[in-house]
Amino acid sequence: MKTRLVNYRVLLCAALICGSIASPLLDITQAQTTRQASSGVGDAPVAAQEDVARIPFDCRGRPLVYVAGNAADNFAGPEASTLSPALNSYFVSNNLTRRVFDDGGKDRAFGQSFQLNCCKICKAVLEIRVRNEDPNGLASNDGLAVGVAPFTTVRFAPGYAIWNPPGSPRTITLPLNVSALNDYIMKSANCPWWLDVYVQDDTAVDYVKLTVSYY
Ligand SMILES: [Ca+2]
Ligand SMILES: [Ca+2]
Ligand SMILES: [Ca+2]
Repeated sequence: MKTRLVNYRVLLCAALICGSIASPLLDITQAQTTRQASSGVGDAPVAAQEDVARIPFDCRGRPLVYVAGNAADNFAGPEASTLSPALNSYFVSNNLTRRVFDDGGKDRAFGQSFQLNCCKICKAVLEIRVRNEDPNGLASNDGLAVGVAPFTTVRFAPGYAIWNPPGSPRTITLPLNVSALNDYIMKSANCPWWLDVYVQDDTAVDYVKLTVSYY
């Protein structure tokens, strides 16, 4: 019963939310074939529905871009960040002092959460711009985590060492694990699905941008 419910959700999602114009199975085949030949990041299409068939694409669904923290201000904020209930609990239980976007200084952790659509994903890329706030100290051990707080069982990318190699500020582009994302999204019918981003304590964050292509 649960499997049937999930399958039904996928089909409904593909038809109503994700803009698929062929069968989901066909979309999967085409997306995988195209992705192998693609350069990966940065080539997601932005096209009118009628142009989709004529433009190279990684996924048939048009990408949705979620941006938090104002990508155009070069650390000039601050802007507020949003924490999911789980990420907020993670901050509380680990007694972490929190920073928001464009917030300089050391010894404060950063978090941002996004709500994903309840829809199967064919590609997702996270982009984050960071600045080293303790170059002669312990920024060097700072990591970036993407998953679901507390990041013990659900992760969408391996733990990422932000300052290896050094060089600040920098923009990190991180392709996310689509299989792990879909395992998470398909596991029950409950929405919304939160994706949590966590940055350790001696690194400032200008913005976080998440680009997701849904089937
Ligand atoms: Ca520190
Ligand atoms: Ca540190
Ligand atoms: Ca900013």
